[in-house]
Amino acid sequence: MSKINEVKELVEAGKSKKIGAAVQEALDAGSQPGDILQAMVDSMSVVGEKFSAGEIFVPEMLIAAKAMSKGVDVLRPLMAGDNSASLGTCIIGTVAGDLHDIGKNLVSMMIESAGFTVVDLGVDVSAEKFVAAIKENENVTLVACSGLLTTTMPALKEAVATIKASGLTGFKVIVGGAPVTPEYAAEIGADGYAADAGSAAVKAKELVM
Ligand code: B1M
Repeated sequence: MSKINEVKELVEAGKSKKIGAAVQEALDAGSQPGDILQAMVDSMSVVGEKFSAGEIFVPEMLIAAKAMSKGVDVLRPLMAGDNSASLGTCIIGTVAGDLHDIGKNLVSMMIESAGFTVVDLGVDVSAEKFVAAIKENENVTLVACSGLLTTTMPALKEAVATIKASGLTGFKVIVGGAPVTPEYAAEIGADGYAADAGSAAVKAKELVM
């Protein structure tokens, strides 16, 4: 089995202890960090499909997520781009009621490598907490809100509305996450939308430059 396929299988099986070494071996065998990352993202889709089909349950999803995070830890230093440019501070978080953070963490990593200083508020972030963070941090140029559940899309809407109604200025708001569409982003008044971590970094730069 190729090293990259081994990484895929280890994520699906939630093998956190083995994943770091397997990612390193895949790199040593010549695989590109981006390809290894994509393999792990694909694994999470398989995990989601198995969950939908009732073949696995929440604990299995959770251990797969932990394995992926450990794998991403090995890739992180290699994915960092030229962040010497200073595009200001980006406040990022997953919206209230939502505990999914892998996608948000990837977006955070790519936005950081695009030249932003990232302040990550974590998961289950209320609209008020986003506003407080904008006030507390200097030179906030971007606020990035992630939502992974159809049931937390209203929380995304509330976050954008509360941030916009705060009267604070000088930044743009970008939203994303699997159930979010460009149409929904526009409808809730976000300044930008991105479908994945790579395009989030491109969009982020575009919005603030
Ligand atoms: Co959950 N979960 N989960 N889950 N989970 C999904 C999202 C689901 C699609 C699975 C399924 O049914 N097939 C489904 C949502 C269905 C829906 O709403 N339509 C679901 C469900 C139902 C649930 C629970 C309700 C299950 C339950 O309790 N019965 C529950 C909710 C908990 C809560 O949040 N309140 C729940 C719990 C969990 C775990 C905690 C066990 C775990 C998360 C652990 C963690 O994140 N630390 C988990 C996991 C792992 C998943 C799946 C399997 C994988 C998510 C993931 O990490 N994907 C997921 C199935 C799936 O996605 N196919 C599923 C990999 C990641 C790289 O992709 O997060 O999409 P993603 O991020 C992408 C893009 O979306 C985008 O860029 C990222 C990278 O390219 N993006 C942005 C994300 N944020 C962005 C922000 C941007 C721009 C782009 O700008 C700001």
